[in-house]
Amino acid sequence: MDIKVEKFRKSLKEKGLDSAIVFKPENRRYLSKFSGSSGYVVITEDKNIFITDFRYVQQAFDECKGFEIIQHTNDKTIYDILNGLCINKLGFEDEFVTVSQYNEFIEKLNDIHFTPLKDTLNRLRAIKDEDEIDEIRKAAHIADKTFEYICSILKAGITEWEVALEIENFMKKKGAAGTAFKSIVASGKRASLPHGVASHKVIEEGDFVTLDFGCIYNGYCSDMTRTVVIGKATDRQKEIYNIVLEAQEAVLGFIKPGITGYDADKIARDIIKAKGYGDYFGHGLGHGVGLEVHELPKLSPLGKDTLQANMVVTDEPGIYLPDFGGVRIEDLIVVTENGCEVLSKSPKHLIEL
Ligand SMILES: [Mn+2]
Repeated sequence: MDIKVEKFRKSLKEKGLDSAIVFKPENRRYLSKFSGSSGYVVITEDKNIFITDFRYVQQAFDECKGFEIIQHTNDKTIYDILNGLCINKLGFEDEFVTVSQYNEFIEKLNDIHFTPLKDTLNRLRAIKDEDEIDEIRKAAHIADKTFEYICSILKAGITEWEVALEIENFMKKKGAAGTAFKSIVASGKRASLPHGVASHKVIEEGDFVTLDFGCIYNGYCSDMTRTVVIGKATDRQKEIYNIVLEAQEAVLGFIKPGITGYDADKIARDIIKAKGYGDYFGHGLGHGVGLEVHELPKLSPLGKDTLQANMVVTDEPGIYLPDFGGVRIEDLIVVTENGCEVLSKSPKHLIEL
């Protein structure tokens, strides 16, 4: 029996629920390994059920080991199936289910209390097992290879858009299913946009170029950022870059189980503040990464969660100066028993291309 399902069942019991239905694709995959795009995982006190339609039945049999597979049809709807189970309090993902789905379930379920799960699954997913870390490690490796390749083609005259296409193409050639998010290629003044997705701007001599990208490999995401300069860096560019690098590396030396997301963020923020750029680091330090590119825990001034071993998080401070440009450096890391392991291996010194 999969330990993930057992942990979920235990947390349902702790919440006074005897069952749950899972809609969200990432949660569904987490529990069942189903990689298709339609179906429900239903967990009861003694059953693991995967419910899907005709299109995905065979796939469910192949992928969802340890699950009873049930096909829903026009004559046997998801409501009929649920009403036929001996369940009373059915958890659902209130952060994901739409209002219209909610209304329909409430209307069509007989004597079953449809109860919010809140962040139950997100909390379980925050701590990875070794297999999950391996998939993320592979996704990070593809991103590293991609950065190396991009450095070989990046030059004045190419557009941000062309660079983003090269990133996507290269990652897929290396086995990725796709990008984990829209690639950020922000050059020159646009580098001051923390999330400046690639535009048709032509990259010019002297530009800072922020490259923030990642891929999905076997369902798991990677996320990394490097900032390079086209041509020789100015003293100002070097100054900003080195402050961000100092902040980013200080966090790596500090991350370990027991500290909070707030503590980690503060390490970087205090360094950037002390150099006078506190107002220009307007986002949190990082976030968890797994089946989704942004998941728990949060590393930010609002990060109350305590870091634990086997969490995978990013460390990505930045400084963004309007009308000048910006720098962000991001590594993907795993929290270990006594520190952290950096999964992103790309060089972090200021690269002048
Ligand atoms: Mn990130």
